[in-house]
Formats: sequence, structure tokens, C-alpha cells
Amino acid sequence: MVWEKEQECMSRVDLEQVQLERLQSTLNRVGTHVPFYRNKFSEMKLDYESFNSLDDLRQLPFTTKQDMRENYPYGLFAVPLRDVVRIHSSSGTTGMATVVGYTRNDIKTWSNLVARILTAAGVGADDVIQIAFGYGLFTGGFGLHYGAEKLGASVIPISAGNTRRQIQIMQDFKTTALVCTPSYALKMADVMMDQGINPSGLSLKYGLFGAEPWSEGMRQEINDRLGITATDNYGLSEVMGPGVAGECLECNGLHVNEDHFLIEILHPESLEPVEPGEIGELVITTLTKEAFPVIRYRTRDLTRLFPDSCPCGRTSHRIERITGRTDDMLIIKGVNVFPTQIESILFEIKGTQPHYNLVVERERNEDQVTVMVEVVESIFFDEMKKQRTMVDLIKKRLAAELGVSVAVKLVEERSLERFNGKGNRVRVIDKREL
Ligand code: DLL
Repeated sequence: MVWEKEQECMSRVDLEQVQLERLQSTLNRVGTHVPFYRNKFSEMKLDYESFNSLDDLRQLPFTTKQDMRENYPYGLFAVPLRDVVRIHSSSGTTGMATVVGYTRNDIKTWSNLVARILTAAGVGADDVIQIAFGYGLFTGGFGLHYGAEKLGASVIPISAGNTRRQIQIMQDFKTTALVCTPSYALKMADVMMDQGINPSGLSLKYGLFGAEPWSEGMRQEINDRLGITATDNYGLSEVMGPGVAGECLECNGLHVNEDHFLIEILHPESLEPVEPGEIGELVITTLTKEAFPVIRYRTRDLTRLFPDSCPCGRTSHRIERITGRTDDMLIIKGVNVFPTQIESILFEIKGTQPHYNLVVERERNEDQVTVMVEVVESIFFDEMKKQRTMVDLIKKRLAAELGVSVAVKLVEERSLERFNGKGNRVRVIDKREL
């Protein structure tokens, strides 16, 4: 099944024409309404109105997460707030977060693109979809929700957490499709096992998983343990949220919604295109966004293009599952975490040193982070009670900043190894085998 056959299966020639027209209108939009782009274009003496080929894209400036932070909260919006009907935001509190907006039309487009992805993954109007992504500023819950409703499916907006209840609902409501992070799907399988529940007695058929990296091995495990067909779907809030790309039931890479997103795969340092099929950084230009269009957004996600066509009939290019990042962002239980966020909190707490390590582990399919913090001698050798107060304080502050709880361990001054690389004060020890 294809949700929008005409668009998803159009010839590459027609697609490129649509892309070019939409690129021109997006450039017009940002060149007129977003001072950040207007100034950049005029500094570069860019005559975007004369663009007549998609290759001209290469002349355009990049947009980075830093640009978004510098224009926090609404500086990059291309419409007045009165035309914005929804606001989402990703990782970090004030000043660190990126804020994205949607017009009524953007929400329509978003729902449609998510409906495409759900359809490609085997789900239809007769399905009962349990959405176990967080509903809130994170785009996962609401993004998938609107797409699933658009499809006409029965949506269970259960949100994340409370695994036993998730399983109970799954049994009672006869859920046929599960939507969450891949690690949470495995956690559900663990809890089912603990409770003596055999997944083959459930009605579950499909699983759509995304928002964090996973592997082919994990897919196999999920398929085997839950008795479903699991597909991968990708997106990011800066560009829209879920709905950017997703796998069909061939499970051979993620179809990009190319009539809405123009993608480039670039060498992360030279920022020149890699050879077709080589791994590089995914760079995305939105083609239809109204409130928050972005030009050449550097996702920092690494992937490559699959050159061959897909037997499903969709003509869009497919990307390989995300294989890594070019920065130090970690995804913990689906939440994006930057080590610098941890650092800025530690700086504010008297007695801690700006040296810390992050140890990330996956225990029973759940991410666990331990922040090892060096503390001054007087605290390290202080009585246990004072140490405990310190640990609690750091934990509380970090949980509030990061939106996910972490363990904290105090260590003696100068006991952590020093590094001289770029992130010279922090070392991330990621023991998860993703
Ligand atoms: O994670 C949007 C989303 C929600 C996608 C639900 C799919 C399903 P952010 O919180 O802004 O948005 O995080 C975006 O998460 O740059 C990737 O590094 C990572 N990511 C998202 N999907 C995948 C995936 C949502 N399928 C960041 N595989 C992105 C690997 C993923 N990494």
C-alpha cells in the first residue's frame, strides 16, 4: 500500500522539477521573512531568484543547531506567531533548546507525511496503534499521533513509560501496531517475559521504531521476541519531527519524503558531496515548511544513499539506517543529551570540578547513564551524609536540565583520565552495543 501514490511513485524527472519549484519558493520565503537568511544571502550576494537547477543548492549557506540556539526562541520563524498553531522544542533548557513552529498547513503536511510512513510500514485504517512516545515538546508523540489519525487508524495515545500498563492495554485493547523507540520495544518484551506473557497471544503485527539509533541485530531480536515486523523511521525536530524518512516492508533502507525534503550526503569536514553510496553527513533543506523552513540543515547524522530502486514501487531515494553522529550528542531513552548540558550544570554546583566522565550502559534494554564527577578533596573526604546530599543535588539538577534521570558518582580530584582532544574535559564511555 502507498498512501500518496502519485507523489511517492512519481518519476525522478518530475520529482526534480517539483523539488526545484519548491526550493525556489522556500528561498523566497526565507529571503523575504527571515532576517537570518536575508542577511546571509545579501552578504554572499546570492541571487537565488536566478537559480534554475538543483545543483545551485550548493551555493547556499548551511544552517546549524548553533544558529538555531543563537536565534532562540523565534528568530528563525518565517511567519508571525499568530499564524503558528503548534510549538515543539528539542533538548536543553532556555538558550540551549531549539524551538520549532508549525502553521496549520504545516501540521496538515506533517500528518500526511507520517501517514505515508505508517502505510509503508504496513499499518492502515483497520489498525489499533499504541503510541508509546512521549507527548509534549518532543515531536514523537504528537507527530505520530496526527499521522495515525489521518490514516484513520484507532489511536491509543498512551505516551511513554509505565511498561506494565502498556502491556495490559496492549492485551485489552488488542493493539496491532506499536510505535516507540526500539529499546523500549525490547524492554516491553523483557517485562512480558517476567510476567509470563507470551507475545504470540497478543494481536501485535507491526512495530514502527525510531528516535534513536539501533541495529539490524536489534531488529531481528524485536521481530523474534514480539513476533512482529519492525521498521525503522527517522526524523528530527529541527526539520519537522518524525515523517522525514521511513522503511517500507522490504526493510532495506528508509525512503525519504523527497518531495518535501531535499537531501545531500556530504563529507563532514570538506562539506563536499561524497561519492554515491558512501557514508557522509545528512544535510536537509525543507521544501514545503511554512513556519520553520530550514536551508541545508546539518543534521550531524551519518548515513549513505542506496543507489538501487526498491521493489515496493516508491521512487524516492532510500538512506541506510543512521550509523552514527559527527558530534557528541547521545540519545538516552530517546532523549537527546549533549555533554555540554551536563558540564554547564556542574559548573554551577560549588565543590564539583569541571572534569567528569559519562558512562552509558544498556541494562535489560534500558539506557543507564552514570555521571562520574570529580569533587574537591574536602567533599570527597567529608562524611557520607554530606556526600549523599551532594549526589542528590547533582541528580536533581541534571534530571531537570536533561529531562532524563542519571546516576551520579563522586570521585576523587584528579582521578579521571585527562583528554586533550576537542571535548577535552569529558569522556563518554558508551558501552551500549547498538
Ligand atoms: O527523534 C524525531 C522522531 C520521533 C523520529 C519519533 C522518529 C520517531 P529529535 O528529538 O529532534 O527528533 O531527535 C533527532 O534523533 O538527529 C537522530 O540523531 C536521532 N534519530 C531520530 N530517528 C532515528 C532513527 C526525533 N530512526 C535525532 N535512527 C536525529 C537513528 C535517529 N537515529
